Amino acid sequence: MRLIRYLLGKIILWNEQRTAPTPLTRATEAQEALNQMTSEWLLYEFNACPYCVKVRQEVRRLNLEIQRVDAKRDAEHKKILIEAGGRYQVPCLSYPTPSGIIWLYESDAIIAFLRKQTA
Ligand SMILES: N[C@@H](CCC(=O)N[C@@H](CS)C(=O)NCC(=O)O)C(=O)O
Repeated sequence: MRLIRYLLGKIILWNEQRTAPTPLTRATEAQEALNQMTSEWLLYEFNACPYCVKVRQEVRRLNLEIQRVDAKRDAEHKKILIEAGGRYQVPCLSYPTPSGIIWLYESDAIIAFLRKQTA
């Protein structure tokens, strides 16, 4: 079972590399403004989770700089995700707002949010 999971993980990561989209290009000022906006965003993920791959591909396509956190191997961030986010599920995007940190779960919701922010 562990071997199957290991091989499946390798295939998922190989396919992620194979299908990596070309990043959008924008004017330097626009890119810098986006980089500033995302500077405190964190993407909680597992390395070989297909839902996380889906979000990572969109992050690449939109050419966003978002820090990634391995919520499986990084025990401290795993604890933060569970306690502050409310559940142990990835992907989850956390980002600060004036009224506090938002914990956005669900890959489709995260992708929709990223597209809206960059539209
Ligand atoms: N509907 C969710 C599904 C996310 C999901 O199932 N994530 C799995 C990893 S692939 C998870 O967080 N599992 C928690 C665990 O393994 O404890 C989405 O689209 O984001």
